[in-house]
This record gives sequence, C-alpha cells and structure tokens, in this order.
Amino acid sequence: LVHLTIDNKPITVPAGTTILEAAEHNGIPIPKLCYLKDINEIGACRVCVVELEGKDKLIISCNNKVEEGMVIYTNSPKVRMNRRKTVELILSQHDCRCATCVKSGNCTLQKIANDLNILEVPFQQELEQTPWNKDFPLIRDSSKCIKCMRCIQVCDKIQSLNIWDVESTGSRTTVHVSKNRKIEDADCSLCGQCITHCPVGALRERDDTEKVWSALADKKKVTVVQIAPAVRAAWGEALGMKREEATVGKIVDALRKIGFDYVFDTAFSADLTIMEEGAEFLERLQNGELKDRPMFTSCCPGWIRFIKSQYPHLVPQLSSAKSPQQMFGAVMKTYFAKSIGVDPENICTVSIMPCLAKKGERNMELFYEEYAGHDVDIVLTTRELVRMIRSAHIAPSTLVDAPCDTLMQDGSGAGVIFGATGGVMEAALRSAYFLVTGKNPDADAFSVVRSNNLNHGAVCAEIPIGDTVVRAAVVSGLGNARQLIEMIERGDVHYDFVEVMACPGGCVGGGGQPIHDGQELALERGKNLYFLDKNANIRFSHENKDVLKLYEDFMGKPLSHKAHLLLHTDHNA
Ligand code: HC0
Ligand code: SF4
Repeated sequence: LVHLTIDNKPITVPAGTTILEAAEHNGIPIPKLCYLKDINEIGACRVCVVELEGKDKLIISCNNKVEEGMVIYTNSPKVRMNRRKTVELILSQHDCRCATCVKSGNCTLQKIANDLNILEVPFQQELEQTPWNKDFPLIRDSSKCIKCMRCIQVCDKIQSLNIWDVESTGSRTTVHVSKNRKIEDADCSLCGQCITHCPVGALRERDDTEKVWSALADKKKVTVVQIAPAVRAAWGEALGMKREEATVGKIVDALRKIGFDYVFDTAFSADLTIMEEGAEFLERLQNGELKDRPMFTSCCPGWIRFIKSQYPHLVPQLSSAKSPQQMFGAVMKTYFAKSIGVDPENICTVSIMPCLAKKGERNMELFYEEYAGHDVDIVLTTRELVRMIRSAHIAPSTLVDAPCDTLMQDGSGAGVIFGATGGVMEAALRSAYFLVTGKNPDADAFSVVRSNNLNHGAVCAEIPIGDTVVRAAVVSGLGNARQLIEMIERGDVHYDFVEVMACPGGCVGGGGQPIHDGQELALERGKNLYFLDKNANIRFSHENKDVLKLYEDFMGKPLSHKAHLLLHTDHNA
C-alpha cells in the first residue's frame, strides 16, 4: 500500500494505482478528456494535470503512479491556470458552435470548458474540414476532433480493425481514416464504438430522423415501426429516467404519440429467427456439415461486415437466417401488409436499433413475388429515438405502458435476451432442446453462456441435448472474435455453434446507444434484459403464439420455400 495526500486528504491506495484513480476513488474527481481506462492512458489532452509538492512542473495524473509520501494538489491556482490554458488551446482548434452539435449537453469538452468558466475562446484558428461522404452511416467532422486518440485506440485494441490513424505531427496532427482510404473503402464494421467513445461530437451516426418525420407526414404512407431488444435497456438513460421506469411499453406509447401507425417489438422476430436458425443449425449438425467448422450466428451486421472483409472464406459458415430486424421487415411487407389490405409499396418500415451497422444492413433487398424493395426502409439508433421524443416535446413523465399492435404482438423472454451477449445462443439452445427431445428444458438451464466479464474473451460450454453434445462458444467484441477465429482456424478448439456480436457485451453496448463518457454500461443493461426474461410470461421462442400462427397461416414451417424467400439470405451475394 502507498500513503499520500491529495488536496490535504490522507489517502492509502494499492501500489501501482495512478494518481487519477487514487483521487477518483477517494471522491476527488479530476477533469480529463482523452483518458479511457486500459485503452487510452497516454496523457494526450493534458487536462488532468496536478501539482506535486516540491516539483516545479505539473504532472499528468492519468499515467503517473502514486508514490509514498506524495503531496498532490488537483486544483491549486497553478493547476487551474494551466488547465484553463490547455482547454482554451483545445477550443481554439475546435468548432465551438455547440447549438448545432449533436453532442451538446452531453459533451465532455463543453462541460469542462463550462466548469472552468471559460467565456471566450481567445484565439480561434482556421479549421480544416476534411471531406466526408454524408451518406455513409458513420460521420466524422474533422473540425470537432480534439485528437484525443480514443477512436484510434478503441478500434485497434477492442475491435482489432485499425480504421483510424494519426496523420502528420506536431500542431498539424490530425486523425484520419488509415492508409489514406475513404471510409467506405476501409472495411469499417460500423460497430460505432468510436462514436460511443468520442468525448466530443467529432463522430456521430448519419441522422435519419428527418426521413422518418417526412414518412409520418405523408398521408399515403402507413408507418410501421419495430423496437429492438437492447433499446429498452438504455433509452431512459438519456431522458433522466430510472431503469425500472423506462419500460418498452413507454417507448410504444412515445412512438404512437410521435405518429406511427403500427408499433411492434423486435422480440417477436427474434423468436422467428430462433425457429429458422435453430432448425438450420440442427439440420447442418445432423448432416455432418459442422465437423470442421462451426455455424456462426448471422444477426449482427457489424460481425457480418467483419467476417466478409477479414475472413471471407468463412462466409459459408454463417447461418443463412436474416437478422430479426430484416425478418420483421419482410413479414411487415408481406403477411402484415396483406392483413391490413395495404400495398407494400405504401408501407414504410422503420426500426429503432442500438446499432449503426443496422443502417447498412437495411440496404439488403427483399425479393418476393412481384415486389422487390427493402425489408426495412429507415433505421434509427436509440440516440435518434431520444432526439425524436425530444423534438416531439414529449415529457417522459407523461408516458404510460402501452401494448404493441396485434398479429405480431407476442415476444418471449428468449427474444428479449438477444440484446445481450450470449442471448441468441441461449435462446437457440432452449428451442433446440425442445426440437430434439420434445420437452422444454428448465428456462435457465443454459445460463452458462452469459457473460459477466467482457475482458475474458469467449465463453464456451458443452451442452448435452438428447444424445448429442453441442459445443457452443459465445464472443462479443471483434478483437475477441478475431482471437477465437484464429484458434478455430489453427484447430486448437472445435465448436459446433458460435455466436458473435461485434459490440462488447452485445447490442446493449451498441454503437447507437446513449453515451456516458468513460462508463461501460453493457453488462448492467444486459442484466436488465435477463431480468425481463426471468419475469416474462413465455420464455421459449417456440411458444410464441403469434410466430406459430404466422407459420400456420402464411409461412408453412421453418425452412419452407416461403421462409427461405423471406427470412433467409445469401451472404455471398
Ligand atoms: Fe440487436 Fe438483434 S439483438 S442484432 O443486438 O439478433 O441492433 O437489440 O435488434 O436484428 O432481436 C441490435 C438488439 C437487434 C436483430 C434482435 C439480433
Ligand atoms: Fe449492431 Fe448489436 Fe452488432 Fe453492435 S452487436 S454491431 S449493436 S448488431
């Protein structure tokens, strides 16, 4: 243990602790911009400087360790003056038009500047604007970048994709797409982790809310919206609601107030996915197709983009099932359109997703009878949903629990846990067990595939189902996925079924979720989904009555010709 004083307070912390952590653990917050624990501890922003008694020069607190007897001041006149100059310099190279910035109100730079009572920017410099394709789902505004390097580090260390890099040196240092590429040519997975780790507004999603407002205003259009599992676990955070208050029923209410004609829960089509993907898995397993390599889940478009660019030879191992988002869109434009007697061309399908990659996934085309179009027309992130609720001037306290529309209303607990890492696997195992043995397992029998530590890589389990043992692996985060694939390819390990989610913790940690600078909330949000599953009326996808009715009245059975047309895709295409 090391003893020191910080701001006159005697403190004891384990050796190896940084000054910043020692202070924070003892209720003395130090402002910082670039620091991200274990990912970015490079002291680039210099905002976290502190004074060390007996030393002339200020020191950086995020990457200097405590030493016995240190006397530290985090807020002395010298520190304040230096910190203020540093922030003024950062602001001089930053587009400070906060009123038109998507991060306004949730921007760390804005908060620090406000806290330091900086009321003017003394030396605003000419800002360079790097050209950017505004149609791409991920948008970077170079005039807002503060060169904290977080995006580079998250992409390298967590996602292993190296999309970003530094260019030039000294005061001309900028961040840009690596190897001089355009973003659309850079193999970006669209996981959006760079956005959720950006302390300012330099990275954001393409805003599609105006398209939705136009569709809502168009009298000819019937608007049909679906809400992804992970959205319910996070939307309230951005509206100051407590977790238990921010129910999915209130999102339904908000979307109706905003003007949507029909509102559905993606948990319905998550159950449908399990019917298709579960049947496909058992078929491939029994046909001996998984002897060398596993079947991979196909519902995360970030993962699909990754495998296509990094391991194209593994694409045939992907399940051919479309994701729940796409399946729901296809069902809305066929089965549902027919039921309400509306031409699919007059239906606008919208989805609310925790995800950026879903904005790319929606480009997938729908081929059915005469009609070819898109399963899903517009994808909004959780953050865009929150912006729409705000634009509509809806007070969260006035929202009530409303049910989804009928016909595709049911959603099981198994469908809800899709939003957390391990959820798809667990839901699939519950139903595979039933398909093989004719009996339901205990609903919690496969909870071993859940994750409680995202730094531990893949979670693996051997699951006995009837006479066979299914070797299952679950992984989230693309760096972790890469490690697992390398092990599979070397033949060190063998699995039958592997679930991959691009975002750490699964969709709950998605790139479209509310941002809380420096806080990783995926596991906490995931627990919320497991709580909802535990308390759900039905916990098995194969017991979803509306899914069973869809098969009976329209789709036939899993893997039928119609199911193939509407619910599966060729990832090679
Ligand atoms: Fe997900 Fe999904 S679980 S990808 O993370 O599979 O976005 O929440 O909607 O489609 O259901 C995201 C979340 C979904 C899909 C589902 C899957
Ligand atoms: Fe999108 Fe979920 Fe995949 Fe992240 S894990 S890229 S949020 S589908």
